[in-house]
Amino acid sequence: MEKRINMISVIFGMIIISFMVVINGCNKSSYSTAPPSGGSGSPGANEVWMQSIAFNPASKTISVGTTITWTNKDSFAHTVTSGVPNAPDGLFNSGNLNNGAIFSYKFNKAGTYKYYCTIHGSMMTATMIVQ
Ligand SMILES: [Cu+2]
Repeated sequence: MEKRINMISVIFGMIIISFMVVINGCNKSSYSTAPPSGGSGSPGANEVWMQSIAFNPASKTISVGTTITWTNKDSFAHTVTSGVPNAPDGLFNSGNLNNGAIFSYKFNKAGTYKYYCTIHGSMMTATMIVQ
């Protein structure tokens, strides 16, 4: 009789343990979907990534006639807007770019171009030097 009770408590214990494993597994899988889809790697030669509320690279030197492509690697929206926070100069403006969205602009004239994200303002500014 005592053996039987022991068996039952062992089986019950195993059921509880397997439940805990299942719950842990669920937590793990929900965490694994949380990070941005960008993963590893870095922007290509004529690319700027919007990542962790920053332009990467924040400063870039290119030659006249280069087309730059910005890609939003964050899970929330950004913009690529020429000018400085609260003072867009009207040269280019992507509008809201959601995760994975891209925007391209061709720099036809030499100069130093400041741009920013209208959503994050002074937290998210960058410079393109065209020579
Ligand atoms: Cu932004």
